[in-house]
Amino acid sequence: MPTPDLKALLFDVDGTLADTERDGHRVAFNLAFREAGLDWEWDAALYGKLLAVTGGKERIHYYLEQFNPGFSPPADRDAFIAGLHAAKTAHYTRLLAEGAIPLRPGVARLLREARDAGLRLAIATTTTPANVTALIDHTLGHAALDWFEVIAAGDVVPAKKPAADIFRWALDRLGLPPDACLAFEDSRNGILAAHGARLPTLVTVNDYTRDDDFDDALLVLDQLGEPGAPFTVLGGRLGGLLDGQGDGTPHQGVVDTALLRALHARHHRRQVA
Ligand code: XBP
Ligand code: MG
Repeated sequence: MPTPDLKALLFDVDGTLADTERDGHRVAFNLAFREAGLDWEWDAALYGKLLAVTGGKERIHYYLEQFNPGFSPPADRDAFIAGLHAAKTAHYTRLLAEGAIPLRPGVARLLREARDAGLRLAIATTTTPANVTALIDHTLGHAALDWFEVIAAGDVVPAKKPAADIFRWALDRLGLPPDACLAFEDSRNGILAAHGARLPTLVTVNDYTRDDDFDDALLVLDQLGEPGAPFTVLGGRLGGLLDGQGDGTPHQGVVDTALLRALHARHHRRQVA
């Protein structure tokens, strides 16, 4: 079976494009709680536990069930949570507009390179669409929204990660099979979702996900790397990957399109072996 060409890259947002959780989403949740007169405070450690559940509204439900069972919500619990979440989104997008959260190292570089190389780009995330728009807008600039052919986000599918639905939705819109793509994730829930959609996946960890189980990943790195500031390999195998790529130049600890094509091709050679 011939190796399918690599055609598209699908990116998670939170934790992958930017380290948004601790200093972005968490802060915005707390501002919304305070504004609503609630004394809830999600510190960084508690927030790490709450990340077990993706989706902000789902996370508030989970918090009430598991960490604050004594709280009596108003009769319309869903509307109460939806209201809190809308306020949180307003705070979060304002924080992004203030430049609170930069992209992770190597992200802007890789997106530009991939575009120049003719790879198609998509986003598959559980976060609210307005959050994706605000992040791209305030880091890469408004025009960069057009770089992404598909932005799959939030409630567009009812079952959030670790369900595979959001990746399937994005693949469907791209009109591509998973073996023509690579996914980028940062968390266990993320890789479960990508794998459920049969997408080979590269992981860049962050402080909340460093100890997650990433056995299924093609490669686990601390970051995508920049020239002069290389990535560290935390899992998976890189050795000799670019041998036979033409000029025999070893990679410089930077995820670029040559490395992605080599990873993708090796994955498919193994699949058919
Ligand atoms: C991201 C999430 C989201 C954000 C909050 O997970 O879990 O819930 O924390 O976003 P992933 P909203 O990176 O796996 O997509 O509050 O807009 O839901
Ligand atoms: Mg993520």
